[in-house]
Amino acid sequence: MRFLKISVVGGLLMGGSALASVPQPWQMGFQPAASPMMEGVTHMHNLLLAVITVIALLVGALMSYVMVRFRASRNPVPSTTAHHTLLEVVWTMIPVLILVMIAIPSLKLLFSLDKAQNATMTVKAIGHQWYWSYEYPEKQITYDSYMIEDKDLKVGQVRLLSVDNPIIVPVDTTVRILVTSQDVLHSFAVPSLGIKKDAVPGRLNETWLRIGKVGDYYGQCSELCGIKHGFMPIHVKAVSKKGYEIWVQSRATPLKEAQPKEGKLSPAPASGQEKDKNK
Ligand SMILES: [Cu+2]
Repeated sequence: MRFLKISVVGGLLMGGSALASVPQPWQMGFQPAASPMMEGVTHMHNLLLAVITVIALLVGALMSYVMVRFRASRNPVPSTTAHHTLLEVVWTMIPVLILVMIAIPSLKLLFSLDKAQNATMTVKAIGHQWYWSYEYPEKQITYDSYMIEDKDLKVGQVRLLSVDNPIIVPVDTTVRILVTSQDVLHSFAVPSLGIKKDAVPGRLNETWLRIGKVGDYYGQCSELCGIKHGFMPIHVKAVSKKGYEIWVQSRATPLKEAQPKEGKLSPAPASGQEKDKNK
């Protein structure tokens, strides 16, 4: 029975793992965005890339023109103009407007990344030298999460990124993540989810996620925390809501379940003894 249950849980958890957010060889850009936060970050990055490209081209073109047109051989007698009020106002105001245009979406994004709005569940991530442990306070689930060593890797697992016990979260659910540390500074970072939050001993930092697709999302500790800093990866596994419920059951009930089962195995003597006691 227990084997069956484990295989059912395993099947549900493994079943739809179509999407895996891992770095690719020769990757140039971000990993595909898997959360609203990362969509915001990607959008902001694209906006800034466009702005900076236009500025660089414009300044480059102006500089080239000035260098060619006003070179000493072609323009032996330079202009003596030192001030031009209108020109100075314009070249101050245009950068100010550009900065304001960047600041508005930037602050909006910053505030949206800060705290979860209407989170339905909480996961606490605690950094240790050198592994993560996770707590689901509402479900009373706590466990440690260690990287899988190279020699123990199985098919489908990712070197330096797969762990024995990933964070399991349901899809389409806003999850509050509380980040802290037991010993030194760590940082909880998952690129495809747009998360990078410092884990500070004695402090509770908040971030959040909401994943739309079933899949595996990998990250790493991003604060130099000691000799095995590079070997404490983060693995977030998004499963269906039903899969999540089954996982919670499998995690939360082994103790409670064991007691009635023992009773069922030997019902007659147990009830007989009770009757005797009652007499
Ligand atoms: Cu660390």
